[in-house]
Amino acid sequence: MNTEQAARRHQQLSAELHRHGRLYHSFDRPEISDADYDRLFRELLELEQAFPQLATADSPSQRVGAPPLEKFPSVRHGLPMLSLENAANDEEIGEFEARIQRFLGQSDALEYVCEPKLDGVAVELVYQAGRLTVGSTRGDGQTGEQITENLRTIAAIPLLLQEPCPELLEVRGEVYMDLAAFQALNREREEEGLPVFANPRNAAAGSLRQLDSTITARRPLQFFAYGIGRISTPLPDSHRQLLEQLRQWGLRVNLEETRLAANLSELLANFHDLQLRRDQLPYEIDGMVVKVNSLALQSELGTKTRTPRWAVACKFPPRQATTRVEDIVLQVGRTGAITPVAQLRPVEVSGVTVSRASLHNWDEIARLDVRIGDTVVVERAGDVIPDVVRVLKDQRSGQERMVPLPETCPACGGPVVKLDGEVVPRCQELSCPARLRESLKHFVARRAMDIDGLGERTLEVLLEKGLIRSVADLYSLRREDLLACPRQGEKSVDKLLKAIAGSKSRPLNRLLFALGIRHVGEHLAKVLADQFGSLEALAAADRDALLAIHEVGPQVADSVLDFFRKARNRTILDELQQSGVIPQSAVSRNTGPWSGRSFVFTGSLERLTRGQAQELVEKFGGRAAGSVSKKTDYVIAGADAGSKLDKARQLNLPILSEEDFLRMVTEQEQS
Ligand code: 5U1
Repeated sequence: MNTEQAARRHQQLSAELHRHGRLYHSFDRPEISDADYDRLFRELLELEQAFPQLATADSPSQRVGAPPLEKFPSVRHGLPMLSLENAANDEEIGEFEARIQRFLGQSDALEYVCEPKLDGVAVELVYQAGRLTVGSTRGDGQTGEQITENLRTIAAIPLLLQEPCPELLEVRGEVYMDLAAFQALNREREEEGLPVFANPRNAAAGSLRQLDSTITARRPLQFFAYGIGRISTPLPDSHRQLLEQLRQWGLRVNLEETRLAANLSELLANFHDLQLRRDQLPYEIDGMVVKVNSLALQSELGTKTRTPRWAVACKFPPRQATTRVEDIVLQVGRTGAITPVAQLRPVEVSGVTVSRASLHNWDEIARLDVRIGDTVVVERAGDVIPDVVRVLKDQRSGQERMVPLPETCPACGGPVVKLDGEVVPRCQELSCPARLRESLKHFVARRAMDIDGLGERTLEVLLEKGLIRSVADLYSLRREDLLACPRQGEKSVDKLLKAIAGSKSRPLNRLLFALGIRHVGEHLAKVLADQFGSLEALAAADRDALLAIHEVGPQVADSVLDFFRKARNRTILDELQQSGVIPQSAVSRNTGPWSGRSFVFTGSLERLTRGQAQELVEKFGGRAAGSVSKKTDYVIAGADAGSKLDKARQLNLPILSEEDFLRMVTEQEQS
């Protein structure tokens, strides 16, 4: 390929990847499967490796981060980034409306837009001629820190806007972390012995303030746009229309949770409703932002020094309660990390009874100065397991007991080491029963080998009886071993044995994740599986081969090498193979029974997630596509299927129910 051809192909690929990125992140309407996206992305990377001049700042490949900075430069906002006045209850919200009406000299009802108030970090994105040129934090409102490279790594932030777009557009919005991603990140950090983030807001802020943007790139950050600064084209009439316009340009906007209110009573109803639904949202919110919908009225109302007169933050009360720490127990994780957990006298925190609070590590214990017997304030941040936010020291009796750093493992009595730079001590004993139990729980988990029916209690009994000494032993369990476990009858044992057998052909990425190699989470497991295709190839890879992979840094490379060097791990891998654990790899695409067939899923499926459905298709060599075309072989329609189903009917394609599809899977599994 010559330079000109490469540039042309690069342009095509970039445009495709930008478009599919927008469809996925901003419109929640993907047209191609993750695997197809990955293929396009890999082709782009290969092209850029051969022609490095093509890797320009707005290439989709540039989301991986840039070389580290010394410090962030500052940047002045074109227009000040305002903050919001707060209203704590219905009365204060009523006062907000009364103030507006007084200012406007009218008593007519006003229309409002109500948006969830995300607990994240406010940022500004400057687009010039449709290109993201500068991104910054709010800072003091006038001047922020320029964090362009970090913001570029967030997939939900478009690098290019959808045309036609203004010559200049300054977008304001919130960078945040979904609760599930935040909890997974903290779990990982806890295992790594790194300090955990106190809440999703701190996690988002900490991730954005990295001088090395490759670190930001690995953090699961999200973004919603909610307003603008300067813009070079005329404005629509209302804020709601502006939000819709931002979405048209490809920005991610939380329109699904945005409500209009025709008057104050509707506004209050929205506020109470959002508060009730707060725990069901996938992200943490601390209130509802209310804005006058008419942009003409917003402009008439104007701003005070730092806050607009036309908007207010209606804040929710914190989800806190006071209780007693009855004990502090030590948990041992699969990597040996020992973490302290407070056992609480059960207390209700906004509708949920809590009896445990995570203390994370001894730095946190020292910071809070928390002791057994203390009265503490606990707070729930969208999670059932709350955090201790402070100790009520004036309630101490003098009987409270401190919890020292352990010198030996609380589970096996083995040696414990606390390495420099780590905040948790670690049990060094590879055969520690607690580590083994946690490794097994991880191995069988849904996102790993997905062995349904092997609950904690059963695992515990199998461990106690010495029937399992490593994950490989799961595959030599006999019927009678399982029948002897409590609450296991003929039927459940049959099901469990089937689940164990079924897990033998999980895709390679799942097996890699299940093995619990340090620093190899779900995403990196997929990267490694895609790159190497087999366990043998990965085990044989040297440091250079690993480091040559985009997204693999020295820490991951060393951890993978270390894993395969350990004799115990090699034995386990051999045993797994002898038991028939042969992961599915990309090879099956050319050889599987569904090779060459394409499947499209539409509507909501009841029994499978989209990811599971796609995995099943790929397991037998098929392809899960995002859109229906003449080339589609099967359309699987769930409830409320829309335009894809219509198109499938027009094209006379075979349309299956989820049940039909599962039947096809079973037939393949049994053939
Ligand atoms: N959803 C949303 N959050 N938020 C925060 N909208 C919104 N608007 C803000 C802020 C600080 O400020 C403008 C009203 C100026």
